[in-house]
Amino acid sequence: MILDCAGRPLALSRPCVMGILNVTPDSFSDGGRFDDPGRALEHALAMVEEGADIIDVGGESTRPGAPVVAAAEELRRVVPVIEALARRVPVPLSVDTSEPAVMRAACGAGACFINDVRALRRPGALEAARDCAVPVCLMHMQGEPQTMQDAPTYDDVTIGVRDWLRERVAACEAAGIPRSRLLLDPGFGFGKTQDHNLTLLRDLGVLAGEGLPVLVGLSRKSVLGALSGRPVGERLAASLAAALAAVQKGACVVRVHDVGATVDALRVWQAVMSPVHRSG
Ligand code: 8Y4
Repeated sequence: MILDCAGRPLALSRPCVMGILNVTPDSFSDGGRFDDPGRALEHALAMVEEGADIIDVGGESTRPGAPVVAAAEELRRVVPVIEALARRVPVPLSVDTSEPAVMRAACGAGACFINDVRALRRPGALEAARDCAVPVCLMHMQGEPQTMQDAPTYDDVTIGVRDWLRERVAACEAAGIPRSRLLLDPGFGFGKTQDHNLTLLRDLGVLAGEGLPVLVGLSRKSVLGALSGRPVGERLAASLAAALAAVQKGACVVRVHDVGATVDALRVWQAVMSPVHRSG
């Protein structure tokens, strides 16, 4: 299956790697120049060199307890970076946003994929995504980032997440967004306990069974910190194991910080698993 990102193809017949490009102030240790388009371009090109299939540009931190970012500030951070990247980065650009104005401006500036952790629930987001006519990743979240980890509860987490995403797919279709443009994401860490996260990963096949491509984000997340006992900067091995497990369970796209290492791991996995040997 090939996803059409505004004319750019994203081949989902093999596992794809989405490189994370954060333009939030908390994502650089020195605290400054986080939204410098030159620095962002350098990071994006390095990830492409390492084999990234798509770059995800985000200006809102969704860490538990992170401050809410105003749409104007998000626009100011994200749009100049997308503009700078669109001319020089040879892979599709994704915009990580829930804000309809940011979706429209980013797609106008060259983004051709929308990654929305709120699954187009903000007022005007369905219409913005429909008008942008690009693929959209619908992610499950219980609650809001500020409070989502307080006491997440589910009757059956796998069925709960699946049914919630089914409802969002129906809302998209009712708004004129065809299914062929949609991806599903269980939203690891977004209103989930350790147990919920592991159950969702174990049962990822249930989500893949919906017939839409599945995208997952597990890279460096606290679910892996809990399993490995390691701080966020030392979770590469855990992240690679998680990416391979997710792909084995049916994920098509993995959203990661460490592109080169993930591409290597996936190449080995693919060579072992694919019935016909492909070198590309
Ligand atoms: C360390 C590493 C600590 C990562 C926190 C984090 C997802 C996503 C995020 C995801 C999709 C994050 C924007 C959270 N996670 N988009 N975005 N799926 N589609 N936290 O799982 O990476 S941000």
